[in-house]
Amino acid sequence: MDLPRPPLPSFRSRLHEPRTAVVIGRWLGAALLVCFATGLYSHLLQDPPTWLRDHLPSRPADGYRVTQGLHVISGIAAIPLLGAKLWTVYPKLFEWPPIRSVLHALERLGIFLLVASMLLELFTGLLNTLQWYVWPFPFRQTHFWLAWIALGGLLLHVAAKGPEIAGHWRRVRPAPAGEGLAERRGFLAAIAASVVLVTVTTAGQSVPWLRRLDLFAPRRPDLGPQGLPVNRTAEAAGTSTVPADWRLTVQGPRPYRLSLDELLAMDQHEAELPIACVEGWSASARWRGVRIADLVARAGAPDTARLRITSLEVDGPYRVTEMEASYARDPLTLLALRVNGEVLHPEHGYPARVIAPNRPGVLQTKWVSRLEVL
Ligand SMILES: Nc1nc2c(c(=O)[nH]1)N[C@H]1C(S)=C(S)[C@@H](COP(=O)(O)O)O[C@H]1N2
Ligand SMILES: [Mo]
Repeated sequence: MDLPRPPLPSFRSRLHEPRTAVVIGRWLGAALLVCFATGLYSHLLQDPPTWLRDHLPSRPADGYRVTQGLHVISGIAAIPLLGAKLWTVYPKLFEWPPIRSVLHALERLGIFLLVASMLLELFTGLLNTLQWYVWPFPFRQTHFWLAWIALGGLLLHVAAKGPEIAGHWRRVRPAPAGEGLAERRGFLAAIAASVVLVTVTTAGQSVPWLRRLDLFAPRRPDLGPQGLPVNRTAEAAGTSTVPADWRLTVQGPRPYRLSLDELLAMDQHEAELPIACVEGWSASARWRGVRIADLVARAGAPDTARLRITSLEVDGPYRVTEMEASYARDPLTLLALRVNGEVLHPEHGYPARVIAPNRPGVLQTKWVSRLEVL
């Protein structure tokens, strides 16, 4: 049965041609794959499944800083690309007939899920970089599962459109002076320019040499006490005043407690390590303190031990964290007592904080009060 076509708009501009969609799709696909891979890596580091625990690498020391920087950079770059891609293909919304077959219906449903999950994913990610949690659902799990839905949708989409994509993959040479070609070039150049613009004005939150162009990122990584930003303030954590009788408690085969002076009397080591927040900013600092490995050995535990670290913090999602053995035995992993030549500022975890290489910022626990060998 042929439905009569209602008076729908028709689109003739080359900006809506498949070739344009394919060119933008390639850029968008590349950004999304980088974003997906680095995001997955971040989830695994932050919350490793049991089978992976013993294989998490504590090196390269700057690894997480780079991958999480890339995650946020590629996610932000994907926003104008997705906008451009949707604009290029939106005439498809006016296709007639709207459904040609069961397969066609499924394909359209798939595209709807893909677009919806992608928009939500980028939106929640962007708001997360602003630490603006306006939704009632947990960010991390939602962001994780939406990514899988979007990936599945993307793979189905690419498979369904495979022949068409392949047909338009290469530049079509025959009509160099063809009508609208200049228009298309201009459009692609404008998209490229907006991607570059949003990237260079936000990447400075994790790329030091772009720092001065960092106009729109929520953080300037060099602003804050002792030249470092603060995510969780001492006031919010209820740790502005540390009890005068503070002791570090270490539990293990041979448990013990140490005062700050006793910790300072132990071998002190230095490490230049970044805080790399999952929200995208990162900043390097020179830390000084006691090796976690020395504290573990002193408790009579082997270097295969995992640790549970507890903060003085009254309550908060990162009051208690766990540290895998590969980090605990790394000589760069410190219970830091000083940063950049000064005693830790209360905002940075006075009297003691964890700092370890290749590790998400959320796990660099501040105001440490207890280490437990697991
Ligand atoms: N006890 C405790 N430590 C914490 C947090 C927290 O909420 N509680 N936040 C973490 C997060 S999310 C980051 S990015 C870093 C930030 O460190 P800074 O405030 O010293 O820059 O500290 C981490 N340490
Ligand atoms: Mo963070």
